[in-house]
Amino acid sequence: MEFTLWQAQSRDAVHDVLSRALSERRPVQAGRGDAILHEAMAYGVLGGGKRVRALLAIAAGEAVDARPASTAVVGAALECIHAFSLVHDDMPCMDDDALRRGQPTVHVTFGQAQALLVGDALQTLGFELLTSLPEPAERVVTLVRLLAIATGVQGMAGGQAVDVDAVGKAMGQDQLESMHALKTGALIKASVLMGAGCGPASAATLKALEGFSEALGLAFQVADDVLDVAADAQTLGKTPGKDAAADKPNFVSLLGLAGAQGYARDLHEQALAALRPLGPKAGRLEQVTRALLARTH
Ligand code: GRG
Repeated sequence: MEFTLWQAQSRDAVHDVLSRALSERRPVQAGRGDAILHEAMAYGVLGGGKRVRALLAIAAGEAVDARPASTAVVGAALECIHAFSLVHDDMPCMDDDALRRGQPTVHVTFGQAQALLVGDALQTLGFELLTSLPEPAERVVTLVRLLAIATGVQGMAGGQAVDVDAVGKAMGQDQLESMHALKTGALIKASVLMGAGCGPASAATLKALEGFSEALGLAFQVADDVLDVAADAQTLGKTPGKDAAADKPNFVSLLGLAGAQGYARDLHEQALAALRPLGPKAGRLEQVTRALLARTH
């Protein structure tokens, strides 16, 4: 199947899982607080986004002949966690952003208290979705564990805590990379390993995918820093220039624009090289990697 069509079908499959999950959980009484929360959750998770984490999970699943019905659910769970992190990240106590995915942020539209709850409820929905997987219990437990570790203090939340503490402080490249390995990289890595975890992946395959996802996670963040200075708000769908304005260390301030662009390209090459032992089975992951290198938002 041609890549553009595969992407569209994969995004649709994930969207279907998410919208069905939300419609099954619609509170009975319209207009009450929980109905507002439900509406705000839908706003936060259904309204756009590139679905990179879901695409990676589905592509990794294809590399190990996993069932598409399972990797779509895993993709939806990952997108719940990702959306939760964006909703919290945009709040005034964190990055204080008014624009996300081309729309006013959740706290701007629904208020801060609801936004906090949206993040909480999307996080639990992500884990709840994993428990509905048509897979053996042992496999489900492994997937839940991978996602929990990637989300918590050893992953995204830990990285965000380092980020919050880093404002105004100097950071070397090693420190910056170890922060992003947690904040952005952990969920990217989990996306790949969870997709592969839906099938019978050998230890050698998992090791190759681990190397791939670590290089890709870093490449994704370096490219994000480049876009933050090089793109406009309309293309980006969020406010550009936030890192510099907040005096946060980033790859462009450290390496310069051309240096960061070159580093992103090198990391994408490293990611592609890590896939080679998998041969043609890794074709979709390779296509996703190339599409990420070319992204404009
Ligand atoms: C985990 C308890 C707990 C709290 C959340 C706020 C937070 C902690 C973490 C923030 C993580 C974060 C926002 C990382 C930035 C990652 C990043 C580059 C986001 C943009 O991702 P895209 O480009 O966005 O994939 P779309 O909109 O396309 O989905």
